Amino acid sequence: MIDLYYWPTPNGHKITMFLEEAQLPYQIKAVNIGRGEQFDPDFLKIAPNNRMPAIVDHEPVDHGAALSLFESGAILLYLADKTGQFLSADLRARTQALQWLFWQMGGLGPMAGQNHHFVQYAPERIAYAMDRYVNETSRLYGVLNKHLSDGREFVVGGDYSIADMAIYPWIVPHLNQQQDLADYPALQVWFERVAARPATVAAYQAGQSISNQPTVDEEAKKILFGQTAKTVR
Ligand SMILES: N[C@@H](CCC(=O)N[C@@H](CS)C(=O)NCC(=O)O)C(=O)O
Repeated sequence: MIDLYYWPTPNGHKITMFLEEAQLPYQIKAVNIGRGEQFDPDFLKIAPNNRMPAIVDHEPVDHGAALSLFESGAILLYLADKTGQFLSADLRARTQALQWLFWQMGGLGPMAGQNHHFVQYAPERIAYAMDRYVNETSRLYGVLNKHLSDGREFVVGGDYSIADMAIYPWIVPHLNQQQDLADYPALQVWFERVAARPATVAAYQAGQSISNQPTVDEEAKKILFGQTAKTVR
């Protein structure tokens, strides 16, 4: 059994997408980040970065003590290695998947995250910041669209992988990111293909059952924005 510390946000959805695909038994431990539960001392023991998702695997393959892990990319990689699924053992396919996984972790996620911040949440509308992150999101969508334009089914050719699972939840809020998928036809086809997977549907339903309210309301803004070294516990 895997404990998943989770709230329904893009980084959280990545992990439910994997767990549903692999049909691994898991239980969700809700971490309401809009109410400060990411600062709970017990959560910080497994996720010192005060961010979800995190997991505790009670049956790691070395049969040792329960293993805890934070950072969604590391969790996807861990689960892929544990199950032998969604990450090819073939050198070239594996390298491709990892390349796009890190592209999401270092590029699409942070840039789209700043896009969300300045376009939706910032108390001032700062044109330079909004343009900067909307443009960079657009550039990244363009890169992915070009990659997918050769007719490949998934990010790594014909095999659905952790790279697709990492990227998809960051494309879901494309309208909020001021992106029109019609401008990225190959990306749009891929997006619809991933959306239609039963495990994707189940993952987003699991999220709905935890919360169907926006995470970032006025109370949440005070908790989420303005963190510094002084708020590290
Ligand atoms: N790089 C981290 C980012 C995780 C992250 O930013 N999680 C957000 C929600 S998407 C969070 O927990 N925020 C709580 C906070 O800002 O205090 C990962 O991919 O796991």
